[in-house]
Amino acid sequence: DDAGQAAALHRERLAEAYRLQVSGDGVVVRAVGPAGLRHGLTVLGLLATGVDAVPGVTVVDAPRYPWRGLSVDVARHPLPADDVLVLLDVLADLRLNVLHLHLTDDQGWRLDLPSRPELAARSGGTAVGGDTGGWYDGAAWSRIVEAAGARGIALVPEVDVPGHVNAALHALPELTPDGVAPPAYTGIDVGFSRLTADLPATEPFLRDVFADLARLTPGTHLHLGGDEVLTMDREEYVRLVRAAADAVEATGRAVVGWQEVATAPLAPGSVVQLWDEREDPGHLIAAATRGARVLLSPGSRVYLDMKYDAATELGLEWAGHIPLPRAYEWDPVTLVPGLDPQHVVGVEAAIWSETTRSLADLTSLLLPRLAAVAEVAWTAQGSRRDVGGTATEDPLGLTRRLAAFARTWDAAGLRWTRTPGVPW
Ligand code: TNX
Repeated sequence: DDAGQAAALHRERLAEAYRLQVSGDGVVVRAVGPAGLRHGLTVLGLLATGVDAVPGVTVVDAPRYPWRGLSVDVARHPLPADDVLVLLDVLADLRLNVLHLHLTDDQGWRLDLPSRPELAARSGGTAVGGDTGGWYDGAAWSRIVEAAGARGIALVPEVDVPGHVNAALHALPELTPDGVAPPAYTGIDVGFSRLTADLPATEPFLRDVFADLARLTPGTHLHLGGDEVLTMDREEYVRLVRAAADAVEATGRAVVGWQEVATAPLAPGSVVQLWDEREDPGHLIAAATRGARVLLSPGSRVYLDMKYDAATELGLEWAGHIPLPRAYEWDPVTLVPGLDPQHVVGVEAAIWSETTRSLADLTSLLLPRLAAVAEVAWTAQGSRRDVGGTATEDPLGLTRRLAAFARTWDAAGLRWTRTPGVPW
């Protein structure tokens, strides 16, 4: 119920709260548990490198939302485990606590699963544009799992069904009605591939794949995709989403799905991820009323694969351009008219890799906008300042913090974009 949800949200915020006190005697960081302590130490580290270092300062701080994430598409182009570890450090500094990995799509299958080794073996090597593929073997995945755990970041692995499955069909022809494997796909169209509900191989595939994913990945949630299935009637879509959700729930995990899954019956506590603001939010609001939690990834604000402006070399434009202020100057509470703000679990930025081929490509789009989204997720609207002001007009504003973060990105050797309006 709503009171229960409010209490749960409060507990989750408290777990991440911290108090940081700098005095003549030294520095004291207090928290009720490891998550808050970690945030306090992260902020202390930033203070110690010269940001706002004021003796006598006391910071009492807690996040607005318990889910503050980044979704990374490692399917269109692969991202080596070493580079994922670098991203985990970026997330930790921004006090983001979820890394969602989009592991499968039409163009590639990026995680070796014990029950279906053909998936990575036959569809791991491809990528958009005929570029070199790659996938995580057990050892690489363990490194990601351990690194995320050490930084207090939850991993949410996604296997996208029932659409976006050409790589799976290519590897496992029994998933197609005629039993013939389609060719590998290296373009960037969406919506054309699909599972088929009535085939004997379909349910075992779902059951085994999500069971493997749960065995390999500690955590509380598994993402089943659910987006952009353009070649299926609603009845079959709902059956397939339910079959995938059953497979997830059989592992004891909660379901996450893109907003389209709100048209299927969902267990309370499932997470519905909004992305396409062009669609009517009616199903999403109804699902929230029935107990789903809503994760906000509005394309026009936090799809960080959108270009900054017309001159940006990489990226797409379908949700518009996202200059830095657009990523910052929006309020999760008012984004979806008619959605009870209590049902919002958090904010997740996303980056899709149709046009990006390396960590440097990704970070040139992510940074600095990811820092802005992280503040939207952490800080309540009323206590934020506009991004447009200069450092002197806006002494506590985002622009100054961004300039300080840029030093940490430089120190890590990361490529980032000198957006206008910031005293870099
Ligand atoms: C929409 S977001 C998609 C992805 C694309 C992305 C590109 C979503 C659930 N589907 O398949 O990669 O746009 O911005």
